[in-house]
Amino acid sequence: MPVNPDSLAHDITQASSRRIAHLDMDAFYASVELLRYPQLKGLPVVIGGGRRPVDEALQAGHSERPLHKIPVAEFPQLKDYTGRGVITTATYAARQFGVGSAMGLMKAAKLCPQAILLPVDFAEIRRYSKAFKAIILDIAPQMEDRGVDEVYIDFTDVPGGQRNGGRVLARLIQKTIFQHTGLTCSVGVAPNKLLAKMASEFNKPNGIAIVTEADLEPMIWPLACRKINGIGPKADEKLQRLGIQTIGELAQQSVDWLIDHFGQKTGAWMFEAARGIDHRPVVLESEPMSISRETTFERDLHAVRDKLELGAIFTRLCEQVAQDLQRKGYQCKTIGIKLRYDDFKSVTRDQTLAAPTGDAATIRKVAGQCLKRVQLQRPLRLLGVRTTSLFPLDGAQTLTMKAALAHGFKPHGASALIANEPQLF
Ligand code: TTP
Ligand code: MG
Ligand code: MG
Repeated sequence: MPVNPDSLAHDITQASSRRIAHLDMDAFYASVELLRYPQLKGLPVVIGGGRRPVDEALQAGHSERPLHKIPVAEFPQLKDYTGRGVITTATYAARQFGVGSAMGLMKAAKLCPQAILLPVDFAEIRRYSKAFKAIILDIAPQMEDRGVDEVYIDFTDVPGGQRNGGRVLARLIQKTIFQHTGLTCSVGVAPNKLLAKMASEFNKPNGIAIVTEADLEPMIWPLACRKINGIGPKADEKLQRLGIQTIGELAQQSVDWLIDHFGQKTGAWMFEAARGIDHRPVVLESEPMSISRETTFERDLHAVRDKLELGAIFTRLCEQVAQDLQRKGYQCKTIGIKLRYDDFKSVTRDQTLAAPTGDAATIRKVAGQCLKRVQLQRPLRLLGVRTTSLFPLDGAQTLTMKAALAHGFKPHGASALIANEPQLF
């Protein structure tokens, strides 16, 4: 069925001012390793295989040698790898040899034997993941976290978010992330999430792509159906069997035909997706309902006989909850306790304050008062402290760059520097 140009025009005008960005870090795991080993920049590097202590292996006998001074020739290469590991990611230099995510390392070694093989450092990945998201939140607060290296951002009402279709704001975010972390990313800006996700791949690495409604036919329709986020290998295989390769060909099909072959939900969704229609909102991180800590004892404890030990554990739980509150940027108005007795029965008590607090001593005092309201004859298996009625501190974002810096994020790498606050224009 040919596309009805009127219905397309209708959808386009409705969505015309919505600007949604999808940002995805470039070769993320590998790029994080290149910050540690800048001497490998531009070389084919793959991540996969073993555990972290590669640094120790490289430094054997040279304990004073800084990591960036390790000669390239000393790094492990793919050709020396034996095992069943797979690649999690590869630098763009390595991708030129045809290696990439999910490929077996032994197979990749045939394509690019000289590629350097490094393990992933998850702690470092998480640190940089938090850091780049904190930078985005400081500039554009409407952000949806989509995993370790990507987010959606609603540009619609952010200053600069409409200029040049979103390019100005995308460039600012890209530049600020690079200045603070030394990492590059790619951004797609489009009228909705579906198109933005595709667009972020168009000019990878370190690229920006702006997609408008007018680009649907020339830019989106020639692409393989698989490029639609949500059409996986199985659906794609079935589409191919039905003679449909491209998104444009998918858009030629009637909604009834698609529903006949893929069911009501998927068929109707495919019909819209092929036309670049997607009304999904950008979903912000929801505020936590409660922050709590609890511990199960190694042996049951008695309120009188084990008073000291129990008291110390109780204080520690309150301190941890206070730290969690601070780290996440909240204060609480309600403080409660949870006990589990040796017969596995549990009780809870709580108390609400006149004003919110984040102070460990106050939490300890109020939790202590709750403890006075429960039976303490039986031995205890578990003790917990829970805070609810949470209020964001200063109405602040849960994760800001300042918070990230205050909580242990120290960028390093040759190009990393702490820049001034971002300026828009
Ligand atoms: P991606 O964003 O898919 O890939 P990438 O960032 O490495 O490269 P690109 O520039 O094309 O975006 O995934 C992010 C990270 O997730 C990636 O660095 C490693 C990890 N990952 C895996 O562990 N296994 C996989 O199969 C894929 C695809 C990614
Ligand atoms: Mg990526
Ligand atoms: Mg990604």
